[in-house]
Amino acid sequence: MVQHWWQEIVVYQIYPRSFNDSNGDGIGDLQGIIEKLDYLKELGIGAIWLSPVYQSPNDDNGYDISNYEAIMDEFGSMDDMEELLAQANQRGIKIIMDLVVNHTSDEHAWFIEARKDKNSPYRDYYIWANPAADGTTPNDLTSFFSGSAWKFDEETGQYYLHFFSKKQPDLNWENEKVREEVYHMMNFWIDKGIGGFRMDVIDLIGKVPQEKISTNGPKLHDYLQEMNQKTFGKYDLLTVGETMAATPENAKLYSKPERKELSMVFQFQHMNLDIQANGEKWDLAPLDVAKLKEVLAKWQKELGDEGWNSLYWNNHDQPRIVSRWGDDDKYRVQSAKMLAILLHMMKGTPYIYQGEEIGMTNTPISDISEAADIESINMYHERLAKGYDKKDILASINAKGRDNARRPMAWDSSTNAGFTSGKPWLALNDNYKDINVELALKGPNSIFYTYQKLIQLRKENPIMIWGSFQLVDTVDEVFSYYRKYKGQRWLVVTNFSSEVQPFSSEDEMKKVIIQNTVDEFTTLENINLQPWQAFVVEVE
Ligand code: ISL
Ligand code: CA
Repeated sequence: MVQHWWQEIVVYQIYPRSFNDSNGDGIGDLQGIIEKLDYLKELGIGAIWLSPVYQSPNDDNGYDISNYEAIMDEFGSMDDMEELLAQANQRGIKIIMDLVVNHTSDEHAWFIEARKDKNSPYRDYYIWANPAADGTTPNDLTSFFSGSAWKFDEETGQYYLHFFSKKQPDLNWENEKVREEVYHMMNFWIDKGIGGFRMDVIDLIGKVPQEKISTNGPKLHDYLQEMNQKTFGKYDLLTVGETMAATPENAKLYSKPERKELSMVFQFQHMNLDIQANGEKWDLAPLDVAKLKEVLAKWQKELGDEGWNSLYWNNHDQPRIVSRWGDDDKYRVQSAKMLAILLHMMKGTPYIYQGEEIGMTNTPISDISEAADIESINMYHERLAKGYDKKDILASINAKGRDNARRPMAWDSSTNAGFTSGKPWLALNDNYKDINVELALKGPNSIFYTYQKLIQLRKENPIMIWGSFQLVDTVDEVFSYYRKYKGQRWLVVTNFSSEVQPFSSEDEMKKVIIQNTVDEFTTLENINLQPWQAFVVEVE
């Protein structure tokens, strides 16, 4: 198999609005990112995935784009963007752009034209349907942001489809002109020297709404092959599809190199484990670690030699992992390091979400007026109307709401954590005086240095990238596996709980590669793992 740069690096995701504000308006921006490139270089990452920076009315914080070839005023200008690209490339860091082409903003010129009249050349860029016979919505497809996926448009008496907010009309990928426009725009960005694309909800583009097919539509892979051929296929770029319905089986369709589609996908099966059976993400259930092992091991095995995995615990849509599956109180540092070691030692390209490298936590709200995210706000009103208890709804938002990840990055202990000299667009975490970058860099045993070491180890040890994966049979709460490469073997052992857990192996220890405790140990036989303990040892 040909080897690619995007298999060897670690990617860092930036949510620009919440990263660093350079001009005091309370909103992170491109110059703010440039200021922090040396920090990211010190961490050791090879690429930045930039959440959308394009012109947008911000109904969904940039995931509603009104012009793909212009920069959002609040974030800066195209000159700033070019400077960011140049400054990042100088430091050996590539920029991965977010490609949001399942939908546009309703303020995009195409949609403004399309909704004017049925004969507009842009009409067919979107998906329209007549009311049902009884005058209601064409069918019962629902939006991911609550309510019907159809919105009635007075002007022409038809409904348009929106799988997300009303201000995010879905593009009609069946229309060849739409595809050509998208490819043209992608080439515009490729010509600027970007390192690749993260493709928003890409498994929705093959939708067939009339048949109520949303993900995995019949032409999905044809479109991706066409896109590959007409845009990034000529270059060695990183392409990662956000695919909410991917399974280990169908993920090979995307990432098998000979199919010429994508580098890898973001799968959601592990993120969906703390949900009640048949529930939505808001219907909370505890994580079953045995299930997590089963799911992740299956992905490792299935894609092993045929495709490529992405590895992540966090992004701008997910709560903070240390609060979600670690212990953000008594064992915050220990559990955050354990989660880092467990993830980065698996086979695939690891992604770090801003703040994860210092163990940032969730911050609960006590009233809906404190929420900024459209997904949480819509769900709150929908569930209230359905008779849910306010307390339960808020508990769901506090556990799963997207604002958790979107609170401004904590840089230091000064007012507003050094994020802004103005009023932050969203309140900071209450604990920013204790959890911030300045303190992390000063403390030799901080979470930051565990991430830094994991990235360094990856640069020095091909086994971390290419080694095969094999799960080790243990008690439920212990997650352990081997990596094997050219006669070398690494054993990864982690305690996924706040209790002491037993572990035993007959392997002979050669040396410790990384660990999150200071214990010295010489044998792997009958050991007691401390809460959230994690270590990697080379064995014979
Ligand atoms: O937040 C979610 C995870 O539970 C999903 O509902 C999420 O909306 C879905 O994963 C799609 O996400 C992507 O597309 C959305 C945007 O709001 C998200 O931020 C983006 O990552 C629409 O563009
Ligand atoms: Ca700003």
